Amino acid sequence: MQLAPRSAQPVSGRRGQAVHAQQKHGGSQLLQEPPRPVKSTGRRRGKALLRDVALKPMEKDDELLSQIASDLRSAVEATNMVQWYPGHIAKAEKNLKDQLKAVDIVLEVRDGRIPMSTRHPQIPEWIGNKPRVLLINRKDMVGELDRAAWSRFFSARGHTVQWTNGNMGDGVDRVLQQAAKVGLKINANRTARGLRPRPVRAVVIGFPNVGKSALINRLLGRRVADSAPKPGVTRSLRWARIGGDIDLLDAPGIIPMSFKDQIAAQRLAMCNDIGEASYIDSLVAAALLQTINSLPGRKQYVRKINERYKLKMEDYQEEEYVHALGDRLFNCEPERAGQRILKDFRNLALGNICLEVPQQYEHYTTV
Ligand SMILES: Nc1nc2c(ncn2[C@@H]2O[C@H](COP(=O)(O)OP(=O)(O)OP(=O)(O)O)[C@@H](O)[C@H]2O)c(=O)[nH]1
Ligand SMILES: [Mg+2]
Repeated sequence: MQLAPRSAQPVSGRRGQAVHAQQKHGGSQLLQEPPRPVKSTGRRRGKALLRDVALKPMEKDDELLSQIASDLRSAVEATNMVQWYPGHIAKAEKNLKDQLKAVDIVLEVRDGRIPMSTRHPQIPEWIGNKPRVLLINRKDMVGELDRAAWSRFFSARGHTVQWTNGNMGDGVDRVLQQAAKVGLKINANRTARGLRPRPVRAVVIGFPNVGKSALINRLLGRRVADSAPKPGVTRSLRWARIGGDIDLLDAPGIIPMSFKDQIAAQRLAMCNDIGEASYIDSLVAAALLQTINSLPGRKQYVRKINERYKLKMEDYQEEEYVHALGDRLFNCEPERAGQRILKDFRNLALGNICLEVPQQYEHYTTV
């Protein structure tokens, strides 16, 4: 199934939006008009777009402007979406690599809605042969069938993953058992060398906002780490030691320094896993609708979206849909419509939607 390229396609261009993008990001000199609300004319609805024949002069101008806007937007996307790399992450990455020498087991956390876009390709290399447990968090945000499909995908590649819920604590007992096993081995070695036993040392790592600190609080059974619904809450590495059998190192979210995967970057934005200053809500919302539209379970999600917004997704291209919603509910402001769609997705008002399907990653041998 060819799913990825659909969401990779740039969403169709609109003048008002490109201007807005420039404003949000302190943009370039190319378009200097003030932002205008863009009304949905209905002219480009659905497949009717394909039937447009000879263009009239005004439409040619429109087309040119639309092309400029589209080029501009690609530039904005490339420079802003992908390069969200706050200074604290670079520092954290360096400290993390130092601290990894002192840990016995690595707990790598992924976002269950995008388990592969939250894969950090350098982690296996950094940790060498230390045991790595994959925790797929936000279990409550993904349907059971998707969870089962992903578990099969990982297990076919040699990893038994643990689905967790950082808020409610599902799955943490199993993680503690796995850590305890590693601890037993270490302490057997220490005892043989005449040393006193010590707690097993575990580090919790992963992309921003995937739920690392929430999981630490659950693993330790008390609130020791700050946890909040935005990326970049934990800013430095910190050991949490409460005198039990396990010491836990909380780390800031890390993302690869040269993160060039545009699709993954968009998905991180959809899931609020990168800073919101780095993307344009209406574009990310349109990309989200496009992604949802390409999923095997799209019918039920589209039905829910249609009912919620009283607008039929089938009647619009995705970006048009965001604009139409802006026209209907937000005084012709597409950005506010984009924000609403993203908020609803993140709060599960659109359903428990996993944005990735294992078939897209069949060719991956390492996970
Ligand atoms: N629904 C749901 N929310 C979760 C889950 N785990 C964590 N959260 C919420 O997600 C938000 C982010 O959690 P954090 O623990 O701060 O995430 P983090 O990975 O430490 O984030 P950074 O420190 O910014 O890298 C918080 O509001 C948590 O309550 C989960 O399994 N399900
Ligand atoms: Mg944190």
